[in-house]
Amino acid sequence: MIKLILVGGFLGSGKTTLLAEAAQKLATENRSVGLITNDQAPELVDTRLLSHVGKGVLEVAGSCFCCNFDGFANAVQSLIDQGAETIIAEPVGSCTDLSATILNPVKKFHPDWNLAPLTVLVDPNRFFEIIGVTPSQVDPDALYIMKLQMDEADRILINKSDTLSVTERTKILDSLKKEFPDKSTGLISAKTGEGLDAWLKEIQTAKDVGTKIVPVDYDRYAHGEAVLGWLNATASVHAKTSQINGYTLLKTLLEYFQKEIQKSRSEVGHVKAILNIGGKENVANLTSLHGKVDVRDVETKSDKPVLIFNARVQMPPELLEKLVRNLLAGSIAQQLEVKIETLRCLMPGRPNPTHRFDKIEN
Ligand SMILES: Nc1nc2c(ncn2[C@@H]2O[C@H](COP(=O)(O)OP(=O)(O)O)[C@@H](O)[C@H]2O)c(=O)[nH]1
Ligand SMILES: [Mg+2]
Repeated sequence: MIKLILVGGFLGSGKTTLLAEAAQKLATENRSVGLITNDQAPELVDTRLLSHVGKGVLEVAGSCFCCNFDGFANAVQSLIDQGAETIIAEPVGSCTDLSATILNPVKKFHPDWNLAPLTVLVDPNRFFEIIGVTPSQVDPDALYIMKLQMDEADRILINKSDTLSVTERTKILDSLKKEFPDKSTGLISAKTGEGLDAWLKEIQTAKDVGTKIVPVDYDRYAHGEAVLGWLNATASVHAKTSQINGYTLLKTLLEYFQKEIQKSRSEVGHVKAILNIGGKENVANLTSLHGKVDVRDVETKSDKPVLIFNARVQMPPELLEKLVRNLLAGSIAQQLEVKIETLRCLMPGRPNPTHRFDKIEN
């Protein structure tokens, strides 16, 4: 029977990294894995990153899974038809109410899909802001979404455990127990694999799936999403010098963008970019206003130079678009000719789920 695993959690919490690691792990056990990404608009860095994994990746774009249940269900069915035995899906990071709108409807309409418990990842740097212990620059309604994600989860995992000291681990685990006494909680590192095997093993047989449906104030939820400007762009690029170094260029680009966001006194949701140049491909991530830009090499079969830029930033979309257009026309232009092919910038619309169950299905 198919096992369908949903990994939720806010922007930048590590969902895509976990999907990739989990898929690779399952592949070593000869399981055939399919992945599903989800976004408000197409042209996703995540989809490209995951494209070489297992049976490949399908993208449900244009709205969250909840508001396009049939799109989600069709993607699952297509992967099953292609032979996937396990499917791991990553909902849009700003999406919540998944137990009521996805898990319980799946239990009713697709009882043969064999759902795993809803796992929600949390970035340790955001955790104490979400539970109200430390002050935050994040909009209170966006924090409300993050808290709802944890409230409705069957499993809460604080990701990026590799970044925590022993004292920090103890402090977070104690707070988790206090704040969510009835839940299964723990630490994981999608990067180093700490806790990955135990989590995968446990959710394969667990039966507590979609066990929590929480009341959701859709006005606050809609506002929490609407404070984020959402931009996806794809550009063709051409090196102006033979000495070009994609890694350094991407790092410089995102660091410069981070400074611009700091100047505008906004907050970062997640900024993610892929650059393919000189036969190499790199991905860069920025998940907080003052955090480090994380850049790494990625495997690629493509030698077509391209830049894909995804930004979710707490600012009006018009301002975000202006910043990104200036960025791409700015200092990197000395080394790289950038021609924007597609650019979509939007404010997420009000969530309007296809189904919303208010009772738990057996
Ligand atoms: N140190 C560390 N970084 C991580 C871990 N998981 C994800 N990241 C980083 O967090 C950033 C966001 O990760 P991503 O998987 O794209 O998050 P998503 O938005 O939830 O899909 C990237 O820079 C990742 O490399 C982890 O376990 N440890
Ligand atoms: Mg992702």
